[in-house]
Amino acid sequence: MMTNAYLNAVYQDTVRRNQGENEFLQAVLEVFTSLEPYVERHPELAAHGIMERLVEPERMVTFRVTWEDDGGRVHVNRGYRVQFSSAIGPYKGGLRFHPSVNASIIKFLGFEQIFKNSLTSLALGGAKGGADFDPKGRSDGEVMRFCQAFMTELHRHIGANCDVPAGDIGVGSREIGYLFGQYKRLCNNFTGVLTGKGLQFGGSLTRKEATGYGLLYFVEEMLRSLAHETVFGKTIVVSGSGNVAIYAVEKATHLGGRVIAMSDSGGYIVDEGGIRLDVVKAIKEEERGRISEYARRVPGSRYVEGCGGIWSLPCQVALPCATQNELDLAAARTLVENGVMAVGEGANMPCTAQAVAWFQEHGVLFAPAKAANAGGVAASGLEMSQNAMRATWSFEQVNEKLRDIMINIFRVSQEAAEACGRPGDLVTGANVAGFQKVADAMLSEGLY
Ligand code: NDP
Ligand code: 2IT
Repeated sequence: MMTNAYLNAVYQDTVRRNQGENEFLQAVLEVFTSLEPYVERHPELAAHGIMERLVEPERMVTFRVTWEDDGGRVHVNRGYRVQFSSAIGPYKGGLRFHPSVNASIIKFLGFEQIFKNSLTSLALGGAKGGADFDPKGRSDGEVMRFCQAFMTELHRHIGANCDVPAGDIGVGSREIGYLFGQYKRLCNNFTGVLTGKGLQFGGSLTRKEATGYGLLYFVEEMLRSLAHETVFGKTIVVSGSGNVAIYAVEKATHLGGRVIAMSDSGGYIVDEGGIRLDVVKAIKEEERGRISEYARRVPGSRYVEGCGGIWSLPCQVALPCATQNELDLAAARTLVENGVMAVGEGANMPCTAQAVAWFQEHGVLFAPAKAANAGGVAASGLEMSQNAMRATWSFEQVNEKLRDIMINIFRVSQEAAEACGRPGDLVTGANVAGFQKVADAMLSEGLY
């Protein structure tokens, strides 16, 4: 419960105006709660209606996406793009293709993206988009036709200096390629309008690895700085087995950690000897298969049905990298009982508010998503810079910049937490540090 009257009033109004949008309201409440000490000290925020403006997207489009499957049947999906904030740069954020996508999910992701992008220190506004399309089991041709139909509407709302989408759940390099091709055809313009592109047509080295690697750079810095510890030798559990999870496992292993489990929405695999990432990459990146296949291929490993049970495995570091609200209070209690010392959010809002509170109350180091998974969009920002300069940086150059950005995000978050009288509370720190720049820009730019 918030005590600040201004924040309370704006939150109540947000509830009234966005009824039933539970994920969006959850994300707003989390940000508002941690901004309380800052808002108390800055009455100009209320005077200029900053919070009312922040929770209302600058623009949101929804549109029909009509496409034909391989059997000639017509399908209709709903597409979205929410352009939440352009205060500090062009709108920027991923596209999610998943059957669960709705306005609430797109708005929660777009809202969080504002503060995450601000934390990267790059000039990036906040946006998100997607569709309730399920790519699972669809042929390449069907995915291509869907992407073309989606971009046929989206192209009129985006641009390299206006709004630059990228990937998220269900949108990887294959989908970005089809989307880019259709944009180019429609606009007759070869431009960096999407990030996460193929390396042959303007993509950046390290973008694919960036979210997972960035998460580990952040967690390593958090362990070092707040506990005089490192990832080396730790037992680690990573949920998910998509883009973020795979490269989190890769970097955790580079750093000497032992990752013993991964999952998908069907269940999880356990391999006490350490996950063999070559096998996971073959199953997930090449064959688009199920994680259960791992147990059939790797002797000594096992598969357990149901993805939620992964948090019952004893570990020192837990990295939820699948989806929102995948780690609840019951899971947090079990992890704490089993001695977890650090939790890093690779996915967006994977821990429920109750789970986060439980970790913080029990002395677990907690790296919140907006800070810890900002490496993906940071590398997207670096891709935009390369496109604008018509330059190509090496893997090491981008990786080095990514690492510097993640360490800087840790530092500014830690400093902001201290300034709020909540040392070590990186949730407060990341929200305040991300918010401050956006609010200052809004105060300078006049009413909009
Ligand atoms: P992918 O589509 O590559 O992988 C998603 C993974 O999460 C899959 O293993 C998938 O399993 C699992 N998953 C998805 N939905 C659910 C669900 N409802 N329940 C259980 N498991 C689920 O996506 P990414 O790896 O790109 O994204 C993962 C998370 O990271 C998301 O929260 C995303 O917003 C966030 N993120 C992504 C960034 C990026 O650059 N890609 C950047 C920052 C954050 P299955 O195959 O069975 O569906
Ligand atoms: O949630 C995220 O930050 C992303 N999906 C990446 C967005 C981007 O523009 O690279």
